[in-house]
Amino acid sequence: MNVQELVLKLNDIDAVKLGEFKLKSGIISPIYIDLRVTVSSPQLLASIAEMMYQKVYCSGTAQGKPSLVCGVPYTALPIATGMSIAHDIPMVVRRKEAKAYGTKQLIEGRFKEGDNVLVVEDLVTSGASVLETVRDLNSVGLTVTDVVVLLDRQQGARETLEKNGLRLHSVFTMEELINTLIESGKLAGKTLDLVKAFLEANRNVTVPAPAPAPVVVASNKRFEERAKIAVNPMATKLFNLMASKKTNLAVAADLTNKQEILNLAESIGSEICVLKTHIDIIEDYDQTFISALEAIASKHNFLIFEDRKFADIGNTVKYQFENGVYQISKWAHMVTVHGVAGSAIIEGFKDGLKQNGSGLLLLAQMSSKGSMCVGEYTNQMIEMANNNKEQVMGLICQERLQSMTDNLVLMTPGVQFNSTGDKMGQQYNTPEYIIKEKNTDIIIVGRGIYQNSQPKTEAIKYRAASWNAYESKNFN
Ligand code: 5BU
Repeated sequence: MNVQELVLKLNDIDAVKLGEFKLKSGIISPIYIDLRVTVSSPQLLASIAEMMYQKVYCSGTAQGKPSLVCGVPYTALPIATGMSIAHDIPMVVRRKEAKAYGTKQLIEGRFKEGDNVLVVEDLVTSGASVLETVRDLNSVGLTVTDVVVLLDRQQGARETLEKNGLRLHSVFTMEELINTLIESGKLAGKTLDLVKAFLEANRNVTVPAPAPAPVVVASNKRFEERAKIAVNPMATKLFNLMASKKTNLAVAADLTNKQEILNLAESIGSEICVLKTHIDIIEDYDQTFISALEAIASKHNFLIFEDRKFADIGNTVKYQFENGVYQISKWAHMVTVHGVAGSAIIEGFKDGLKQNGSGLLLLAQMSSKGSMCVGEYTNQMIEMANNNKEQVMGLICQERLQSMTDNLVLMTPGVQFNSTGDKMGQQYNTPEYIIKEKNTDIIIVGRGIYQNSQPKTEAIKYRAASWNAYESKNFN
C-alpha cells in the first residue's frame, strides 16, 4: 500500500474528520484525525504498523533495531503491539498516570537501564506529548533516539523534537494527507480554504518543556528549618513541636466513647505530636469532651486534628466548620478538606481559621484501595495548597512528590507494623517505609495503637520507628 492509498482508506473508515475540533493544545482545528477507529480494521492496523516500521528502518537514519518499542495508551498501543509482534521486539507501555498502589510503575514491561526504545505514537502536533513520554522513559534509565508516528501534523513537532535530540519519522504529513484528499475530490471549496489557513497559521507551535516527572523526593531540611519557611501559623507550630518533642507520630483516636478517647489521649499524649479525631463517631458527645481533651492536649503538648473531610461549597462548609453541634473551628487545630468542590472551598474556612490560627490539610492522596485521589487530581491539590499558603498547612498524602514544597506538613495515614490491610479497603505501610522511602513527615496510626492491649507501649514503638526513620535521613 502506498501513502495515497492509506490516506483514502483512513478517510473511508472515518478517521479523517472535518468540522471544528479542540486539540489537546487548546487550538481549534477544522480537521481532526482520529486514528482510534483503526482498531476496527485489523488488516489496516497491521499495514499501518508495518509502514511505520519500514519508515524508520528502511530510511537508513535510525541506528539499528531498537531493544524495545514503547506504546502510549490508547491509540498508539495497538500499533506498537502490531510492530512488536511482527518484528519480535519486546514492548514497554508508558502509563498515562502512575498507579497509586501496587507496583507503582510508570513504565510497564521488562527492561534494563540503557535499553534503546523506539517511541510509537499515532500522530504528533506540537510534540509535547512525545516529550512527556520520552521524559518518563528517561526517568527509568531508558534511552530514546527515534520517534515514529503515522501522521506529522506539521505544527512544530519536528523542530521541537530535533532540539531535544530526537529524530522524528512520519509515514505522511498533513500536507500529503490534504493533497491526497484534494486530488481525489474529497476536500474542496470553503472547507479546503479553512484547512489551508489553519495549517499556515499554526505551522510552528512552540512547546514549553514538560513538567517534571512525578518522582518521590526527600526534603533536605529539618523540621526546625521548615518551621521558618511555613506560612500558615499552625504549620510553624507543628514543625516546632515535632522538633522539640522529638515525635512525628499522630494517633487516630477512632473510639466511639468520649471517656475512652480521653483515656487514650492521657496515656499516649506524651508520645505524639497530633491526636486525630472523628468527632461525629462519638456516641455520648457533649461540650465537656472538648474542654477535657484540650486540657490533656496542653498538658502533654500535642495538637488536635479533626478529620472532618469537608467537601461542599464554600457557604456550606463555613456552617459545617463554625456551627452545628461540634463548632469545629473553635477547637480543632487542623481539619481535612477534599478538593472535589474546587479551590473556592477555601473561602468558606477563612473566618473560622482566624479564631484558632488553625490550618487546612488538603487530601492529595488517600490510603484506601482504588482511591481516586491520584494523578492530575493529586497535582491539582498540590497546586491548591501552593496557591493558599496562609490557610493550607499541609497535605494528607502517601508520598512526597517533587512539587510538594517544604512549607507544607505531609501526613500519612494507613500505617501499621504488622498488617497489610483490613476488609474494608484500608492499605497499610510500615512507619520506616513511609518516612524513609516515601519521605512524608508524620505517620498517622489508628488501630495499630488503640486496639493494642498496651497502647502506650505500642505508641512508644511507633514513635521510635518513625522518629528514627526521620533522623536517619540526609539533611543540609
Ligand atoms: P487505622 O486504624 O490506622 O486504619 O486508621 C486510619 C485513620 O486515618 C482513620 O481515622 C481514617 O479515617 C484516616 N484516614 C485513612 O485511613 N486514610 C486516608 O486516606 C485518610 C484518612 Br485521608
